[in-house]
Amino acid sequence: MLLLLVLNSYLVEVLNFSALVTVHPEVKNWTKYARFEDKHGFIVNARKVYERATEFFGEEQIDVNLYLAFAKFEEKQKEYDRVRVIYKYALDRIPKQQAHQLINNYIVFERNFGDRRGIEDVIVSKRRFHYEEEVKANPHNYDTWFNYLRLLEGKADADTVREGYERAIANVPPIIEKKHWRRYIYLWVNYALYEELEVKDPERTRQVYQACLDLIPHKKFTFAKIWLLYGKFEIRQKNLQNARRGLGTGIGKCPKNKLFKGYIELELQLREFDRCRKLYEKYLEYGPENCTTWIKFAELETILGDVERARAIYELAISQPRLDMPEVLWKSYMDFEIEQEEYENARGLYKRLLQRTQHVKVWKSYAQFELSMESEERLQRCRQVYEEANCSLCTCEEKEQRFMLLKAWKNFEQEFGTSADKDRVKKLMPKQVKKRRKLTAKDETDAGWEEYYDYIFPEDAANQPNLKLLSMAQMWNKQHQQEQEKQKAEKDESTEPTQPRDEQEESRETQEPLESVPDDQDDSDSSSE
Ligand SMILES: *[C@@H]1O[C@H](CO)[C@@H](O)[C@H](O)[C@H]1NC(C)=O
Ligand SMILES: *[C@@H]1O[C@H](CO)[C@@H](O)[C@H](O)[C@H]1NC(C)=O
Ligand SMILES: CC(=O)N[C@H]1CO[C@H](CO)[C@@H](O)[C@@H]1O
Repeated sequence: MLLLLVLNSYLVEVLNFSALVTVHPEVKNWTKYARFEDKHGFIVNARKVYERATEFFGEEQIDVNLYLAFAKFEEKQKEYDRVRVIYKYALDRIPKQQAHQLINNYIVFERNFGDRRGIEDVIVSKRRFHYEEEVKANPHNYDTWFNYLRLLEGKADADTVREGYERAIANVPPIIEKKHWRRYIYLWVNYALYEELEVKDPERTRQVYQACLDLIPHKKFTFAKIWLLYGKFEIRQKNLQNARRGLGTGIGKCPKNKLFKGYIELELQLREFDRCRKLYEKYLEYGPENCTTWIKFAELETILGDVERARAIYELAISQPRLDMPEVLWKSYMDFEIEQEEYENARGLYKRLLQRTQHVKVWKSYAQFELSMESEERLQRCRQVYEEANCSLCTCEEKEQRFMLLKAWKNFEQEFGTSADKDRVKKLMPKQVKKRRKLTAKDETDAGWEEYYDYIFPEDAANQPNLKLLSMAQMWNKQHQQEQEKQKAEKDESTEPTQPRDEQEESRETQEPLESVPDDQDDSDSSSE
C-alpha cells in the first residue's frame, strides 16, 4: 500500500516534470528533473533525461551547466568513459568564454579517475581553447597559427589537422608585399610537409603546392623556395617529369637567382649535365653580367673534363660588355689556365687584361705569377714585369698605386736581388709628405683639418720647375711678412707689445718643420675651392 503510494507520488512528479520542461524548458528544470530520477534510483531514466535535454538544446543553445551536471552524474555512476565523451563533446562546441569551468572540472575528474594521457588530453584541450581565442582575436597572427597547428599535429587526427591548416591559410595577408608574406608562406610549407610526411598522401601534397603556387602573386614577388620544395617533393615521388615541369614554369614566371641555382643543383644531383648546361645558358641570358654564374658554368665543364668548352665559356664571359666582378672572373680564368698548366695562355691573359686596366693589383698579380713559375727565368721575368709596370704607372694619377708597386718591387728585390738591384729600386721610392687640407662639411661650414700623405717621386720632383718657383715665392712671402711684422712691432712697441692672437698661431704653423713642401700651398688651394 505504502509502496503504491510512493510510486504514485513519484509518477505524479515525473508527469509534472515532464510538463514543466516542455512549458519552461530551462536547463535548471531539466537538471532538476534528471536529479529527481537519479534520487529515486532510476539511473537509466536520469540518463535519458540528460540526453533528451542535450538534444533539446542542440548545439546552438548549448549550456555549460547542463553538461557539468551530466558529467557529474556519470561520474557518480563510475561511467568514466561516458564522462570523458561528455566533456570532450561539450568542449568542442561550447563558446570559449564558457569553457573555463568545464575544463577545470574535466581536469579534476581526470586527476581523480583518469590516467596521465587523460590529463594530457585535457591540457591539450585547454591550450586549444587558448589558441582559438587568440586566432579569433587576430587571425593574421601566423605565429599563433604555427603553435596551434603544431599542437594539433601532435594530438589530433589528420582531418582535424587538415581543417586547422585550411583555416590558417585562409588568412591571406591583406597587403601584397613580400615581407608580409614571409611568415604566411610557411603555413603552406608546413601544410605540404604534413601531407607528404605524416599523412603520406602525395596527391594531396601536390594539391597543396599547386594551390600555394596559384596563390602567390608571382608578378609582384615570388618565393623560389616553394618552387624548389615542390620540385624536390616530385623527385622524392620519382616523378621527374612533374618536377621539371614545375621548376620550368617557375623559371618562366620568375627567373630568380635562387631558383636557377636550386634547379641546377637538382640536375647536378641527378647527373643530368646536358640539362645543367641548358639551364646555365638560360641563367646567363637572364643575368649576363653575373660573373659568379659564368665561373660556375666554366667550373662545371672543367670538372666534366671538357677544357675547350670551359675556355670558350671564359672567353665569352670576358667579352661581355658589362660584368659585376670582372677582376674575379679574370682571376678565375687565369687560375683555370694555370691549373691546366697552360702558362703561356695565362701570361697572354695578363697581357690582355693589362690592356684594359693598369691597376697595380694586376701588375702585382702578374709579377707574382711569374715568380711562381718553376723556370730558371722566373726572377728575370718577374723583374721585367716590375720594370714594365714602373714605366707604365709613372703617368698614373694615383700616386698611391705607384707607391704600392714600388713597395712590392722593393720587397721582391730585398729577397732576390743583388745590392745593385736594391739600390735601383730605392732610388725610385718616393718621399712621403704629411700634408693637411681644409675640410668643409656638407653645409659648407668649416669642418677642421685633415692630415694625409702625399708622395713626391724623385723623377717628378726633378721634372717640376713649378715646385722651385713656388718655394721661392713662398720664401719671398715669408720674408715680406716678417719685415712687415718687424715694422709693426717697432711702431707698437711702447703700447702693445704682443701680436694679435690669430697671427701668432699662424706664424707658429709656418715654423713647423716639414719634410718638404710647406702645407700652405695646398691649404690655400683647397680653401679657395
Ligand atoms: C650571381 O649568380 C650567383 C649564382 O650563380 C648568385 O648566387 C648571385 O646571387 C648572383 N648575383 C647577383 C647580383 O645577381
Ligand atoms: C721607372 O720609371 C721611371 C719613369 O717614371 C723611369 O724614369 C725609370 O728609369 C724607371 N726605372 C726603372 C728601373 O725602370
Ligand atoms: C521546479 C522549478 O524549478 N521550476 C522552474 C522552472 O522554470 C520556471 C521558469 O523560470 C520557474 O519559474 C520554475 O520555478
